[in-house]
Amino acid sequence: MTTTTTSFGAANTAVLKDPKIQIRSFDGLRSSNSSLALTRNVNLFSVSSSRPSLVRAVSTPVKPETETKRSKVEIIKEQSNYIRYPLNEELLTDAPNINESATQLIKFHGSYQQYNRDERGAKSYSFMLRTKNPCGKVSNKLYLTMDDLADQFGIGTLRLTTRQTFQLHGVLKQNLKTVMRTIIHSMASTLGACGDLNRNVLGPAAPFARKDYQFAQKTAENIAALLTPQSGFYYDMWVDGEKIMTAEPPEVVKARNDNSHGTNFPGSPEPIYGTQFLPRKFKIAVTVPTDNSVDILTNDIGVVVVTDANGEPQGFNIYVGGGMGRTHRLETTFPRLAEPLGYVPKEDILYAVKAIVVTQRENGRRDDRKYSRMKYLISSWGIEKFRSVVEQYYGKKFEPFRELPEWEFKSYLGWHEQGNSGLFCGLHIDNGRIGGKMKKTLREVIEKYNLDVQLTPNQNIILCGIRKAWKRPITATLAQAGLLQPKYVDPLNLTAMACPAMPLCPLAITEAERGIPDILKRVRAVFEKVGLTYNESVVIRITGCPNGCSRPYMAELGFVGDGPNSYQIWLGGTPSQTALARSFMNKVKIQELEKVLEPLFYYWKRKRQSKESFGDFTIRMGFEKLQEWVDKWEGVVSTPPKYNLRLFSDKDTYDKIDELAKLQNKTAHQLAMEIIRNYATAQQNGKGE
Ligand code: SRM
Ligand code: SF4
Repeated sequence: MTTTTTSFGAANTAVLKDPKIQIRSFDGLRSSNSSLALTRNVNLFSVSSSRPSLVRAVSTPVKPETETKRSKVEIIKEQSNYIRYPLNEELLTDAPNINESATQLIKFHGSYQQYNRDERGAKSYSFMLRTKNPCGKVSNKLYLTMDDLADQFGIGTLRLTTRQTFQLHGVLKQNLKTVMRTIIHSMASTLGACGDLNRNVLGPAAPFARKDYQFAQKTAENIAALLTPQSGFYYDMWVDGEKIMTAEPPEVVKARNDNSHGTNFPGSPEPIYGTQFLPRKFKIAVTVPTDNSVDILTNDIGVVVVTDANGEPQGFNIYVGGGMGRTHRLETTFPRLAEPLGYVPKEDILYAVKAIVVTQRENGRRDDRKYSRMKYLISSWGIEKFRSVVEQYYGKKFEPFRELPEWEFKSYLGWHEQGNSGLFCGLHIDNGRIGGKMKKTLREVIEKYNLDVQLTPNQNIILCGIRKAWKRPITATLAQAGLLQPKYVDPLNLTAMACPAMPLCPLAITEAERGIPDILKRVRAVFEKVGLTYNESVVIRITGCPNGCSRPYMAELGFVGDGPNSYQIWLGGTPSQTALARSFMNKVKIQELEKVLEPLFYYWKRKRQSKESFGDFTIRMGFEKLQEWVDKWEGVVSTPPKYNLRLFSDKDTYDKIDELAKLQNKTAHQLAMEIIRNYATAQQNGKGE
């Protein structure tokens, strides 16, 4: 199989099928209507919504001819006795590291071997552990456990990820078993957080007491359970075979065991995965209409709850074929948006998901891991063929995709009513990194009030189930550690994300998490220079390489590391995360960012249409025009601030602001200005407290 589709061709295929995804053409013009009613899938067959169902108008799946060439990882999986050998032996040696085969296998257990790339000389090995938390749910006990483990066995920080999980960096090999055992005994897991299988299932993180939200979360949990490995390798390795699994809902067990349409390996300890598991990682997100907190279109499968007029969940729209990863200078690799597959009644969702997973299992490429994600299968087959093969495993036809309202990005930051007399509080954490005073304070609050938490797909955290009387003391305590309410945080920071990159990610070409604070400050300075106001913002995402871990290809302004201290610049995503950005410039040196950003923001300020976002503006203008502006740019004269904060505040106040500012990686002046501007805006809008 060869894949020849370019990124732009692939993007186009995806957007054309969904009436609510923005239409982007690639000559710089965009359709004037951002919500066009386009092609719909037409269903010619009536379907029954109850299980088990008979195959109608579909035939038994035919297995493709066995591929001869297989990647190294396929052989390692095959010879591993279901992800055990040689990891079990390698863990027992005195060496600080494990061999290549074991390094591949430990991923399935939720861990990566790493070394510190800042250090010269002999490699200092350690392991990163990643938890699995469907829809980001984290019990009070697990939070406190992870907080302790980070101090006792990690590098003293916790990392919240773009897929609603924790990462714990820096665990030494000799401590791995203790750490794993502790996590498992906290009724949590790292099983399948990495490796060629279904990863953490995203779901809307807000703890709303609403039927649709709760149904979406339950569905995310059920899908996660359905696709959890069954052969016991995880518990054998870390808790000597002790069985510590929670009871599964009967519908999950039934769907997993169902083999009416040839999906399973009968008698195998891994009925869905078999010995080879999937060709590559696999990602699923579930959400409710309008709520695009999960970046739904970037997933292999996107599932959207569809309700009736009374808010009762009836079924699901399903998208397929999203993914971000690409390789520099290889146009046959590309980020891609998921596209509509169809609608299924609610009782069929696990069967439909399983059928899609099995289609990828049987047909995804296993010879070259660069092309193994399901997005390449769908790009090469086209959605019609893909749908017809999935229907064979599903045993039914998909119904037509239901119409959905516009997507919005929801952050859940700040205080909100849960709808059951409790409150929740969403906190912005820069790049999901919890450390220092912030870590100590978060722990104190979570422990003192016995709070459960939810992690968001934007590296943030939500404190759940808070009584109204606790709101004031919690707000005050958090603020002292720099955990401010969103109105006091620079809007650029609120939507920005960076991946971990250096020093531990082996694939990083340049900085991301460590570089972003300075980049955001510089963007803010450019905003001020060209006359953009404090409340204006753009979605900025940065990665240290083209793999796309912080989803930079959905950003309005994406920085993708393409050399030491240099980035590709991607433009054209939307604040609602519904359009793919496009690559604008390569190899922009970090110290030269202003040369590109100043003209872009200058003209955005002057030539945009009413309320036009930066991403929309760059697409409307066209990259040729933007390039011309950048090439001809001679700069604007800025007016330096005429005031000095020290002159306006007493020493004590200044020191406090300075301390708080340092926690947020800002100057005292910047923070003071943010607070004053926010206060003034709130007063103007009549929302002053
Ligand atoms: Fe990622 C590999 C970190 C979300 C695409 N990712 C890695 C590794 C494990 C590097 C490695 O293979 O050795 C990184 C570990 C760095 C470290 O030191 O912590 C890493 N990825 C992350 C996290 C922590 C980024 C973050 O800022 O939060 C995210 C953890 C998610 C989780 O909790 O499960 C993370 N990675 C993503 C996403 C976003 C998403 O899933 O929504 C993507 C793009 C979506 C997608 O998969 O298409 C993503 N990561 C990749 C890829 C490229 C995959 C591809 O299809 O080509 C790799 C490299 C690979 O798999 O070969 C990768
Ligand atoms: Fe590492 Fe690249 Fe992912 Fe960043 S995007 S964490 S550099 S793999």
